[in-house]
Amino acid sequence: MGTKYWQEFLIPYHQAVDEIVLKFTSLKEQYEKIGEYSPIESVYGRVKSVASILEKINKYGVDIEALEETIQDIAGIRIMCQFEEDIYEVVELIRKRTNCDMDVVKVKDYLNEAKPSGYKSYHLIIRYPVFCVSGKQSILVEIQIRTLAMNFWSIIEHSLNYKYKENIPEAIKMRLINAANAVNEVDREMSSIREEIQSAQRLFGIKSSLVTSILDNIGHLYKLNHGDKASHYEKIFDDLFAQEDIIQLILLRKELESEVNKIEAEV
Ligand code: 0O2
Repeated sequence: MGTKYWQEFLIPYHQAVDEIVLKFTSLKEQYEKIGEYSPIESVYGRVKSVASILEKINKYGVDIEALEETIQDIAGIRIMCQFEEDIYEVVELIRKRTNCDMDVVKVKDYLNEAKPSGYKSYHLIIRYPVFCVSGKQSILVEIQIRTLAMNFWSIIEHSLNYKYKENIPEAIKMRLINAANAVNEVDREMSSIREEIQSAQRLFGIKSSLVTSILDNIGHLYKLNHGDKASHYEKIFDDLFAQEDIIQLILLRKELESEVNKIEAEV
């Protein structure tokens, strides 16, 4: 099987990875737009390299005819979350898409039961329809969902496995297990202050959109040749911003919006 075969074989997998990454990124952006906390922190996708596929074929003696069903992570998506609780919210988001575009066919819960290596993550194998030049195809995609801390551990462990060709020395294995326990502790601690972190993030989001809107409208007043009014509001803004007075900033935004609307109506 030459390069051309693999290029063609992998077309639907590339298509699926691109589409799914876009769908989850767009969900994250939607949460931000409506001012809600997003359980999705970041999304990453990859298509397995031909070398890795061949390695798996050799390792497991995979029948080439059954390749698409046997190697289930040719298309791989990784979703990172801030908190462990978010992982289950993302799982729900995916399950809601049943009969639409993502049908869960297998679950591997390495959250409740970590792998002996210390690896923790929630894996879903989904069936995903793609429409390519050759027509419709339903392919398997692996979605790994984990916290940022779990991801950090996993990346380091994966590169060590690569370096030691899956024969990591016992002493390093033990240290990795210690590190995995520390990661669990970090996630537990973060979960216990989740509410506080989330309200701080929400407040930051509110403040940042308030500031953007106020400064936009002040800029607008300058453009409408109302420099006096603009600099008057600028001074008020500077004071309220220094005092971190969110309520007064909200009122200022309202006032500025109606001021700009009034002037625009007169123009
Ligand atoms: P890559 O480079 O990420 O593609 P198998 O698919 O045969 O390896 P299994 O049991 O069928 O194993 O599937 P499993 O356990 O769900 O593993 C699939 C993927 O999960 C792996 O793909 C890794 O990405 C990740 N994974 C599983 N176990 C570990 C682990 O102990 N450490 C780390 N860092 N990642 C793990 P690949 O093909 O191994 O690698």
